[in-house]
Amino acid sequence: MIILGRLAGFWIAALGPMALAFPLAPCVRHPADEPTEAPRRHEVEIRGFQFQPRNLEVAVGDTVVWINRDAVPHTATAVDGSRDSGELGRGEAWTWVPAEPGTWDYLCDFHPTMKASLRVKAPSDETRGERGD
Ligand SMILES: [Cu+2]
Repeated sequence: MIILGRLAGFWIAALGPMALAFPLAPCVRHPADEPTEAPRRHEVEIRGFQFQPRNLEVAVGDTVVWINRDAVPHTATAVDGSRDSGELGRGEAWTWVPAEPGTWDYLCDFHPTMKASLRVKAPSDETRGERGD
């Protein structure tokens, strides 16, 4: 019994710090350069051959979802060709989480008169201060 007790003591001593170390590990990550605001979700409805809203401003890391509410297929295709939702049938959605700031002009590949723009702000833009870029 004394030996069993010693063994148990050994294992508690050996495993205890490990059990503590694992839950604490994620806390080591430094939050300094993370956005101050939590990421948001934005929806762009494609309805009546229009992107709604037509001009949307989001932040880096936000989720943007395009949903086709029309009976006919549409796309959300970058004018510069950098990004393309592919064909979205009725009720289908396409999600994009922008990783870089910039302005993204896009249109529908099938109906090029359907134009819209997405502006992606850097997280630091939240604090204001127009910079010439
Ligand atoms: Cu279209």
